[in-house]
Amino acid sequence: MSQRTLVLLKPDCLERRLAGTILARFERKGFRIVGMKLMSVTPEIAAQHYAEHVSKPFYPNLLKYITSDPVVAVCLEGRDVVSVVRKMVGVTKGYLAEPGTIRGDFSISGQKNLVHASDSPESAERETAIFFKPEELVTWKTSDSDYLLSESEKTE
Ligand code: FUP
Repeated sequence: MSQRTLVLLKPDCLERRLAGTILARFERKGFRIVGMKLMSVTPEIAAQHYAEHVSKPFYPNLLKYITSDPVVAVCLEGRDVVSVVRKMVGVTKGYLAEPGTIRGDFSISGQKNLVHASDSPESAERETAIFFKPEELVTWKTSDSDYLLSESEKTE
């Protein structure tokens, strides 16, 4: 089923010049970029995005990190994109993430883990609305869709 998800290439990803490398993995898998912007995360945006973590002891540190440098917010679209992107990203702590995942290949930190990816379709909708206005998301199809999916899969 075609869905959208929100990915953030977080400050450590930009600081380490890994934005292109990581975005390329999602493109190669077959996902379409339907929204993308470089931006600073304000404390207000951070509190909305990390609403479930605001009262946790690690939040002040997380806030400092996510507001420290720009992020690239990306909205990706494609078949089962929410769960597939989560698998590609790997578990939260880089030192526990499986090799082959983004965090497993590029991060050894529990916090500086390079990427955020929505954990459910509901989160994806909520988080996408924090980073993008509806008119900033572009509806389009790539011309390689005949090679990415079978005829019957295209209508699923
Ligand atoms: P994830 O969905 O894998 O990005 O992880 P969480 O939503 O559980 O956590 C969001 C971010 O908070 C993580 F990317 C890293 C950070 N975090 C900490 O800094 N310390 C913790 O103890 C847990 C999470």
